[in-house]
Amino acid sequence: MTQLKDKLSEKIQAHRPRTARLTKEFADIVIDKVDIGQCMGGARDIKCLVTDISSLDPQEGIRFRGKTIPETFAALPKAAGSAYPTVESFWYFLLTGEVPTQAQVDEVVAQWKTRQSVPPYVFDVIRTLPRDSHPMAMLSIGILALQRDSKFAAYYNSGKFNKTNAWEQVYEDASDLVARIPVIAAFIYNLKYRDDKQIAIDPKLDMGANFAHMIGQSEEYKDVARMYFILHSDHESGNVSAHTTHLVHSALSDPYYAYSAGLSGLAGPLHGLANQEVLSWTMKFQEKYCKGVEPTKELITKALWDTLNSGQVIPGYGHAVLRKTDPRYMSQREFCLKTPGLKDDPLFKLVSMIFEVAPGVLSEHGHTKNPWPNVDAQSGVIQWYYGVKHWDFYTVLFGVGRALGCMANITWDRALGYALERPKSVTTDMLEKWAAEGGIK
Ligand code: CMX
Repeated sequence: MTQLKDKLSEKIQAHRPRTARLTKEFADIVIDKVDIGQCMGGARDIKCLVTDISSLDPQEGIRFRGKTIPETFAALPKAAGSAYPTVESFWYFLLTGEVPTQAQVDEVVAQWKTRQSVPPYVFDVIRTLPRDSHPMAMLSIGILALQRDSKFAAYYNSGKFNKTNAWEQVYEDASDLVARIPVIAAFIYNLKYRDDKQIAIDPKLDMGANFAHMIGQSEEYKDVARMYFILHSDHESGNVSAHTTHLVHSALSDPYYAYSAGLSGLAGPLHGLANQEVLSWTMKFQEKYCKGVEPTKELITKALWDTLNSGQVIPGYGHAVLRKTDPRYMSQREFCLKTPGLKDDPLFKLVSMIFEVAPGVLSEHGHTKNPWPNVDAQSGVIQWYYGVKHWDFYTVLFGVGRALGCMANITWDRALGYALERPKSVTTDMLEKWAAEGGIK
């Protein structure tokens, strides 16, 4: 066993009695009620998922394993010569809740090297798709194509399946998947936008640095990749990508099936695709409203109202849980402000101007519960600045990061034996009856 798997095993043994006690002794304790609004409104806020990987407070934002974003970045060992941690050190932290030593990080980096090689048939499958397929479809198909390698599925089919040990095979698949997904993403990038000029893995580099290398990026982009993948990793369990992954895996579908489905959810414009929509909106704004003139707050206000009046949402604004500016937005904004060149970049200035105007417009519009920007409002600017200008690729970057949270979560799902997910549906007749009676009698 590796140090990480040993530590994880120790943590799982320590945690299991807590889960067992809650399930056996306290199953009847009521923690929530459900009203017709929640039943009709996307199950919003119903407390029926459990995760210890991250938690999301509407005011404070995300905490990974109890730490805020600045605390997480400060606590983890940094990549050599960098102000940012490696993705591998964050993976250790997400799985175990402990800050790794440098030696423990080095072991994960070395482990991922042994796992990151992608079988050539996966690239062949992606190559057969029409070149104008969306890169998220390519990524989801690429992950699904890896399914034949699933160690969990092989273990299930071996006839020796044992619930207590099953997490170990999920951990193996999860570790393979997080090591391989950046390689598949880089392949898609090169296939679609660099005339299929592929760049081989550099075995000396950590995950973020190697991704930068594989898409032909600059030295500085290595930190962008590390920061980006960590920030997008997890946002508790109720969001569409995390929830879908958890749901599909609850049927004991292996991690490849589960995450391919999760990626399909991430590809929705109300979820991860919003980062491409933000760039698309901003470019269209410049084209339509700023012909030969500098953007102004007045022009932005007009464009925002035109969008709202045509029945569309302002991409990158609003959130189902958050009720303040997303700390992931602020973290990326701080990166821009401290990066010479980027802080004076016209697109960054424009996005900052939208930040000054949009919350007021959305408040006046009066529909959204949260007029503040989310993670997607800022992320495309950084990619654009570094030359990653194909904005349909931005959700793929989100998907590489989100794999970390989803895979950590389902490893723990299996370790703690979380149940098959099966909510109950009702009919409109039933709801109307309960409405007339003032609730279920
Ligand atoms: N622009 C305009 N209207 C918005 C809005 C926005 N950015 N955000 C919410 N609203 C509207 C909703 O469409 C809804 O309208 P109706 O009452 O007419 O149906 C109303 O405000 C209430 O919505 P809400 O309770 O505030 O938000 P939801 O939980 O339903 O939805 C979200 C959350 C993120 C889907 C929504 O804010 C949105 O569509 N934002 C724009 C897309 C976006 O940025 N998505 C990325 C989110 C982060 C991520 O997952 O990556």
